[in-house]
Amino acid sequence: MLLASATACANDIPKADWSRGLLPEGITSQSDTIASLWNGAWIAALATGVVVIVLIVWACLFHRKSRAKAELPPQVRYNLPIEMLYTLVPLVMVSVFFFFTARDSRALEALPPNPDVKVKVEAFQWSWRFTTTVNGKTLQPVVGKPVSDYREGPQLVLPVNKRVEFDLESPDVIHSFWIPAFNFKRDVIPGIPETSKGRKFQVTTLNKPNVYAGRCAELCGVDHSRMLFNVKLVTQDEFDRYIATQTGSAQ
Ligand SMILES: [Cu+2]
Repeated sequence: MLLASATACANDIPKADWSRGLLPEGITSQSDTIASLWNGAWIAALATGVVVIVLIVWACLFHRKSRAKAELPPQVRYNLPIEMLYTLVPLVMVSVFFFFTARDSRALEALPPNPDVKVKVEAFQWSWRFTTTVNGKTLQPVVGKPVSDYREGPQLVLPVNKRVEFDLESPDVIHSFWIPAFNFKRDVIPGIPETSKGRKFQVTTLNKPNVYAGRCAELCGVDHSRMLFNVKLVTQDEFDRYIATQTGSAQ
């Protein structure tokens, strides 16, 4: 109750729908991959839990040691088929989880060359600096300061239906780059060399123009909660106009 009432104050909580497993509506093709992995995982875990609980209740109700009989019920030690079952069933379950997780992580961490837009994200105490490079032009960075409304934070403008690569860097402490509508966040850890793949990830934006909230998801100091920003998804035409109005340097 406290959690629900406390979070209701923030205006940047995306609408979470039961039909999407309480996740926000995704705005990248990757966010849909994550949503299916998450929903598949908890449905499978819930189903496993139900089977286990039913078996426990069944054993408690119908296989108790009765007061009248002093001897132990039949024991199943060294029963090969049952022991095989105990071993194989969990192994199969873990393998299924592992397969889907590994398959989707691979897809989410892929960094194919030549993204349409590159964004260097610098997280600092307590805001963000976004430097966008598109068609060989690097725009003047957008720098923010701590704010209490995400719409007043630094704005990252991105085109729809395009592949965007993010490169995360921090000069001070660990932050976490989180756009809830991406269904994804990644820690921004100081000291990771620029050549490291762990700093980068790519998304393909969907055709959903709007302004979306972003925040820091790692407690990083006194103004952590005001480390808000926003992502504005725009059509290609609008993006081209935006690029033209920005000063920048050709590379
Ligand atoms: Cu932070």
